[in-house]
Amino acid sequence: MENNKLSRREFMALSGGTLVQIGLPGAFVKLSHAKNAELASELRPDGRLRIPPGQEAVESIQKMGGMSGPGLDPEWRLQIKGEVKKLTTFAWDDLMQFPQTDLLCDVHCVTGWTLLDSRWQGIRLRRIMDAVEVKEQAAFVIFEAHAGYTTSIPVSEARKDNVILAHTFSGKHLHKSHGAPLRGLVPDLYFYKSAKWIKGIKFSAKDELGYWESGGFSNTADPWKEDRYK
Ligand SMILES: Nc1nc2c(c(=O)[nH]1)N[C@H]1C(S)=C(S)[C@@H](COP(=O)(O)O)O[C@H]1N2
Ligand SMILES: [Mo]
Repeated sequence: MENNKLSRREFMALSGGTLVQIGLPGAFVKLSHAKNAELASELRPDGRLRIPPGQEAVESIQKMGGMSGPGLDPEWRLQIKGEVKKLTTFAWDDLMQFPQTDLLCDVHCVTGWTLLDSRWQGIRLRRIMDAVEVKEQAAFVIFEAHAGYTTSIPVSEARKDNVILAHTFSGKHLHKSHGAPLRGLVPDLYFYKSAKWIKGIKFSAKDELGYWESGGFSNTADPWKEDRYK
């Protein structure tokens, strides 16, 4: 394996053996070499490579595991915490009142697979931020998921058009294994920044290292800089 990719040994060392949670590199169906080669010369509208360095396109989304939440449960709530003027707890129906956004995007897993043209629907995080009136001093958004999984992104990333709280994938409600009822979706950072089964979103002046980030993965997680490890 190339040394800029996650080697299995390195991963085991970082994760203490919870390999199943981030997926086994190579256990998925890649697009043909010819297709990957063709895609390698494509650029996105923003000028960046369609396939970031060290990544390979795959045919479909991979189930990467993690400690699953309850799925579509009537008791489910999304709790907004921290530096906001309106501390709010959203029930499912409250979230459905927000305008719904369709998003076609590529996602990039740190283990090396890239899924192109994935189709999602959800609520722009920025709309929620506006609704709860995020305070000036908030610099980070911390996603809190089932079983203590957390991950964070800067507020500047969170305000982008392509950052959503997703409930639908490929026209169907998210499968439980992919984060139902709701997951973060931050397509331009490695996929571990897209927390499945979210229950809370905290706005904070200070960053807090997330689950993978405190295990040695990059906190900035920029796929075009191959920013995989810290
Ligand atoms: N709650 C939670 N979210 C998570 C994870 C996890 O283990 N738990 N794994 C992350 C990682 S490493 C990846 S690659 C993606 C995988 O999402 P998928 O299973 O829908 O492909 O979810 C991310 N979000
Ligand atoms: Mo991942």
